[in-house]
Amino acid sequence: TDVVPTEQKAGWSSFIKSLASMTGDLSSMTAPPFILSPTSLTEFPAYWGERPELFADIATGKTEQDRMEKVLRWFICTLKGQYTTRNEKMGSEKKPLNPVLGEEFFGVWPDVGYGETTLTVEQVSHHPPITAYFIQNQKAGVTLQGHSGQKTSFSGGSINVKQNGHATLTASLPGGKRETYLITLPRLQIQGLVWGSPYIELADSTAIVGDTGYIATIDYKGKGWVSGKAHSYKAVLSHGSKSIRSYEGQWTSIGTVAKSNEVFTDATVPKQEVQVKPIEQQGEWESRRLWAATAQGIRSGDYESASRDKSRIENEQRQRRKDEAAAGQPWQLKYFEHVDSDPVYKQLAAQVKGIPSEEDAYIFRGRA
Ligand code: 0T9
Repeated sequence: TDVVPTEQKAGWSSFIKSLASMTGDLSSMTAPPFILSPTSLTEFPAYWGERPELFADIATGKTEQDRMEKVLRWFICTLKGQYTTRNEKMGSEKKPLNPVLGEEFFGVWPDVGYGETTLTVEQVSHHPPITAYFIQNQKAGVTLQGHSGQKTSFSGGSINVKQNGHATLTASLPGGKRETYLITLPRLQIQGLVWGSPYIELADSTAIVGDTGYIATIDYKGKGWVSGKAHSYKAVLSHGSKSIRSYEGQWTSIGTVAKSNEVFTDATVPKQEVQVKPIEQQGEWESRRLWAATAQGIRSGDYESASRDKSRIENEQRQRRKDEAAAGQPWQLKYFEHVDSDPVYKQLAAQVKGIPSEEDAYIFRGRA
């Protein structure tokens, strides 16, 4: 049923119409107030860390196969957070704040027995939006590095989002050995737009490729597949040409080892939200401080002040870019270094059908 506020109905239907003629980057489109979220996209990489116990557990696997299964389990268990949190918190998917170049987001999951997990996020491009992130549990010996961009198109009433970017995970093992895994990202469809209550369904397939030779391919389907249930997945674990086991279920609830009742993924376990410094202690580029007034306006329904503050930020950015151009000094990334070809991607992507053989990446340089 239609949830668009009466006074925004006209605005919503013209927004939907304009989507049809828009391709590429939706982030800078002006959307009706009811669909705006007070959260910037720089916060989204935190979803990867919200099951810190599963992340830390990866390097404890006794065998290469164990560890691949642990990577797969952690990955699938983060999907619910990544793709349904806005619906759970705000009733529907919402349009996130479009980060500015250089925007930062730092967070931590405190040590509750398996080591502390830290998060560093930097907005490395404004147009198109690209967010780079690094997550680390030093004690457990697990890191995740990645970047995220999107290419959007509109068809059949829904928004199609191809995610650009990939992530690489490393696990340090006793004895100084290290394993690396390449993680590709799912295509998503934003459905339910006409009613004003968008939600995400995942589509197609992604892969996790280990430098151990183990590969997991994950297929995603919505309603009307095997089980006929929304948010379904099926994953196949293989090594070389040998397929080993498969798993199936819903990434929003339970997945089992195929043809058994053995639970493989349980996404109903409460997630642990990242902890962030109070705004007063944040730096001026940190997301929640930067957007504080805009977010406050959106939360309180004072859209005029939200939009005023958003324009202020955008104007400041335009001026900054002009000044930089005039001085011949382009903006410098702080925590990441851009490389045209990610060596890890190049090494491992060859084993996945239908993806480019090379991709760029943002390599974490450390945080003083
Ligand atoms: C990486 C995630 C990503 C970011 C978001 C498509 C989207 C921006 C990118 C892919 C995270 O790991 C996972 C989850 C949600 C994705 C967002 C959902 C969304 O709608 C936005 C786009 C840009 C819009 O805001 C479209 C317009 C809006 C009115 C629809 C609700």
